[in-house]
Amino acid sequence: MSDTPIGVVVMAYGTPASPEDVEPYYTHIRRGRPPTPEQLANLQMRYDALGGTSTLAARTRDQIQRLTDALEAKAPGRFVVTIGQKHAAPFIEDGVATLADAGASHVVGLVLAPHYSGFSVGQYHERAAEAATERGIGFTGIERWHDEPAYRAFLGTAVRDALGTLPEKTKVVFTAHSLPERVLAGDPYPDELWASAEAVAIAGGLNRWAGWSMAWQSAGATPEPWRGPDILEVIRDLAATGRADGILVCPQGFVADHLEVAYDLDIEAQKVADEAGIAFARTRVLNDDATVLAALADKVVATAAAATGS
Ligand code: FEC
Repeated sequence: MSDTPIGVVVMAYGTPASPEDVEPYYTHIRRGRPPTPEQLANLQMRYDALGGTSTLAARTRDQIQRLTDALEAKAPGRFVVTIGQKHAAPFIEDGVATLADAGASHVVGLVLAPHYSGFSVGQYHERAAEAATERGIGFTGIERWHDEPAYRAFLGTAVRDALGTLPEKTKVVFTAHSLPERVLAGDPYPDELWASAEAVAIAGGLNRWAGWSMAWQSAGATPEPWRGPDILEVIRDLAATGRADGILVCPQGFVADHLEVAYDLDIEAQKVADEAGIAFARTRVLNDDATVLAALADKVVATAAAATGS
């Protein structure tokens, strides 16, 4: 085994550290174009509804701590782990630089998003690979992990637990972040989402045609078409046609309690369901679940071994 450690950059979306950081954060998401006053006010309103900031920063820290502990237990001293965020400091490039400074000979990238899209995981990996090349070290990204049995088992249990609180005739709807149709041509993201939803539904004994489906959420307010149907339309439609008395949303594409879950589902979708007169709940999300993070640590160990031959 080599004496130099293997670096692990755990990549997450990032969130504003304080209400003052919302504008620069939004500008970064918009690739340097500042939001209009209306767009900014809308985003600020959503963070205000959560108490000013999202819990994403704390959840990401907890997830990375769990993963670090699991790696240390499996291979003491072999890995050095750090955070790298897409839209807030410390950025992906900062994370890779930290690992290079710590003497890492190779970097493994793990994005805290289970399904691959070129627009999501692909972009994280491109930035990490470029930063590693600049420092003269190798990079290997883990492209997807929605197929990890531990993750699917976690979702299955979460669905079963939540169904117990809802009416008999409840439809389970698996959701993920919508993306513009333009970026989905030839992209595996929709198929991967269908595959994981189906696996969880079958394992949970949900009836294919009546018991579950898939929808999209959190689409951006831009004029171009985004992949649908949107979860809010689905809630209204299910209520209007009387095909279900309840709806359970399983946000399979998200792995922490953050804005897109705590606002878009718990506040916005809940309100739409209340107005439409249909029972509503959403399943718990991964956060720092020890079993799944230990499975991800195994994946990091295997990826490092395959990449470095040690
Ligand atoms: O809790 C928080 O503070 C941050 C929550 C957050 C997560 C997240 C995950 C994903 N996004 C994805 C795609 C897009 C695309 C756009 C876009 C825009 C925003 C805005 C906010 C925001 N996203 Fe996000 N996203 C989170 C937050 N996202 C805030 C800007 C205002 C708004 O539209 O609501 C459109 C801009 C662009 O073209 O980039 C597209 C995807 C994920 C899940 C996978 C991943 O982590 O990449 C996909 C968490």
